[in-house]
Amino acid sequence: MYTQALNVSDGDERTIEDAERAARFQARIDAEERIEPNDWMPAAYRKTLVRQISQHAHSEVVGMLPEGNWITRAPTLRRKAALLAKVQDECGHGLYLYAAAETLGASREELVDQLLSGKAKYSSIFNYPTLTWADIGAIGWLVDGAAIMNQIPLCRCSYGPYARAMIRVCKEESFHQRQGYEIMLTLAKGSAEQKALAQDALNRWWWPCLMMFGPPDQASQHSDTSTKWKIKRFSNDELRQKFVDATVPQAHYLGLTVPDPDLKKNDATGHWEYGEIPWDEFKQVLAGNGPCNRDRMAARRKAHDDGAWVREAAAAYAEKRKKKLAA
Ligand code: BYC
Repeated sequence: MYTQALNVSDGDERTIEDAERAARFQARIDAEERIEPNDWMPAAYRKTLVRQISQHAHSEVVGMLPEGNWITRAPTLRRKAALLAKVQDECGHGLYLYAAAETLGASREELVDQLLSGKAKYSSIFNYPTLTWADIGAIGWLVDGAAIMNQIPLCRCSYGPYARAMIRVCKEESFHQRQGYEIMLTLAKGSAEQKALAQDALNRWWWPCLMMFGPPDQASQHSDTSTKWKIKRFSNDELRQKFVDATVPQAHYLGLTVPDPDLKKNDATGHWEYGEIPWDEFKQVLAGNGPCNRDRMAARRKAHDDGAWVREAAAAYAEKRKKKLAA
């Protein structure tokens, strides 16, 4: 809907002129200048941004499903109000991100079609079920905690609209992380049964959260170019390590055990070293075979179909307004 007319180049860098433009573009990136929608950019830069920003948008939208599942069952009015606000924030993040992708010339309809047809990915983490109330605490603490770790550097991403969207997203994610940690703290300091729920949630979410950062560096196909273009400021493994270092002491403060027998602090480096991540599971989830992939896609398709009348009404209204203004 908001897609703008852009100075889109095919980005084919075979001509001398385009090679010069590409060199000037890289010099701007190296000088930490922000790239804005109407600036010249290589087609591959545009493509990688549309891919990442749209996957990020889809993740925010699909990410409402696991938590939305608990809105009607939140244990108190205060918890319900906070959870409702959080889920609405995630929807808002999706909308900022679709709008950022639209500044690159990709239409919202096209991006949503890619999600619904299964062509576009969304974060692996949202293909896991929320079985107990403790999962809502674990998602806020761990999933939003991992998201913040990944998104803070994106506030300095070279593409202006994405970087600016991330600043607001990170502020809201910080509230989400705190509400999740507070739920975990209440459970962990509560009855033996509550503490067991908290431990069980940590056991199930720990490894999938480490997978959120993407494949190991040597298997990450986009990292080199995204780093060269300052879309990425840290590698997948570097961010994963930062997350582990920040989170292990938080688990200890809760009195919970991280489900990794190989986890140990390296006093020389100051880092927490962790065991082998179950990458086969990650591959299965990405291939559509996670515990909830089919449910998530079915829920998105149903929401899209149920919302058809809203899109039709909005389009009819826009058409009516256009005619009125023209008259
Ligand atoms: N899940 O070359 P790589 C939230 C894909 S939502 C699925 O390393 P890249 C929240 C990757 O896309 C936060 N796919 O890629 C919402 C690529 O596939 P394609 C979501 C994954 O882009 C609600 C392939 O694997 N955050 O916070 O350099 C409630 C190779 O990977 C995953 C973002 O989207 C994965 N985990 O790096 C609560 C952050 N990992 O595209 C919370 C923005 C990798 O070639 N995205 N893949 O088919 C990024 O920072 C980067 O895209 C990634 C991957 C670090 C995720």
